[in-house]
Amino acid sequence: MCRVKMWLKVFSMTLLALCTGVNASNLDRYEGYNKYTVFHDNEDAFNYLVDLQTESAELDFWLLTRNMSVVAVSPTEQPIFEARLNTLNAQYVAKPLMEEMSAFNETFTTDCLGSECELNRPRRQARGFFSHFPRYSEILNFMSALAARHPQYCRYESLGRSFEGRHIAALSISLNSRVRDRRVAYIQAATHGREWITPLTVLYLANELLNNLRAFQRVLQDVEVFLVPLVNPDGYEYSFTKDRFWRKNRHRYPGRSCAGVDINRNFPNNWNYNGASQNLCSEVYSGTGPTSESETAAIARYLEYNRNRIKLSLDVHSFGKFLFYPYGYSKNVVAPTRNLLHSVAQRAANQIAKYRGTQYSVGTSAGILYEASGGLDDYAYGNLGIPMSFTVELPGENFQVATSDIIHICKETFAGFVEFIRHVSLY
Ligand code: 0X9
Ligand code: ZN
Repeated sequence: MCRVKMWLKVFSMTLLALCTGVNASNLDRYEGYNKYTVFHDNEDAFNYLVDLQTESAELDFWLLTRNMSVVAVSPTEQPIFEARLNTLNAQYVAKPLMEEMSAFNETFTTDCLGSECELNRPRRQARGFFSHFPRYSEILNFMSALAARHPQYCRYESLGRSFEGRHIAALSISLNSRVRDRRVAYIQAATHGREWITPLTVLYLANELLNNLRAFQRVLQDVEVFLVPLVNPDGYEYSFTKDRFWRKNRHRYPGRSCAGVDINRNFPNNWNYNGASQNLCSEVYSGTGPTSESETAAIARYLEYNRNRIKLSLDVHSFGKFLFYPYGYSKNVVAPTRNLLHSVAQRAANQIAKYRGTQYSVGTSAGILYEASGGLDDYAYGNLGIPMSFTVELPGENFQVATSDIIHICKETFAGFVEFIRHVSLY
């Protein structure tokens, strides 16, 4: 009896890990952690949190906006953190992180266990890829299979390799690859390892475009869509196997216990100026210099080589439901084409809302969130002159999205992507 129970437990844990990617080992280190949702309508509290984000290696900011933040805090830091919030008059709600994550386990257990699970299987396969969080190799297989199925319209390539040697894989989609100077719509995702929903939205875009080429003939006329769904494959894999909330790449330095560079602080625009840190243990460590990381260098090489053709750059992150345009490094600097950027992003937000009413906020990340330099958006716009450059923060309360919600996020985001791409041919 006992053995049966044990077997059932192992079986259900394996299923859980397969379907949600949440497993004991990638959450181990979060025992006793709290997730704090902090409400701060005063400038002092906001500035305190901004300083903590760059200076403290102990706190992990999941979201930091002008009036609300979400922070993961270790048990030892909790008393100090709470005392400081109290003196700053900031309200907060604390919830054990494990409890937060177990909500997702439940989604799965009730969704698919026992006989129901078996019954669901064929349907799951038919619904396919967009009902779970795929690993690196599964993503690459999906991409190469798409290219193999549509050889005339889709090319699968590698832009280079990550620190640990994984491919930074890309898909180029176009109707007429013989036209050499097609305008390019560039879209990338998963710069931050833990943002699991992001590559799925980009792969969904690839899949939809290729399966409905005729319907998108006008949008794709003379436009090449270039997709890099997994900019940070090492960080992404590490968030499955070791640490669910890993953000940076996996650069290791001899003799140092901390690892990783924040790729979105490593681009050569005002590098390490604001919202970035030179402390290797920080979540926003900017690296030893601009483009010091192989992942950043691979992206920058592609963008620089194609800079005259690229009219749109989209960097997909999670979470918060925001559409950001440059500049993100300083709230005192206004992009010369700010009105155009704002109206294109607003149109995309309106298209997204049509699916199920999801409301995005549009603005600069320096205005809505915090000032942070070395991001792809500022580099694409400011250094390369790419006229439309945006960062998308997808919906979520957390980096874990319920598996049943994946398809809806993919569908609504798809409407926004198409709207952005539509503007490429207007340039
Ligand atoms: O801080 C970031 O890198 C992005 N937010 S996230 O929570 N996904 O980490 C926002 C980047 C916005 N762009 C710039 N600051 N340039
Ligand atoms: Zn991110």
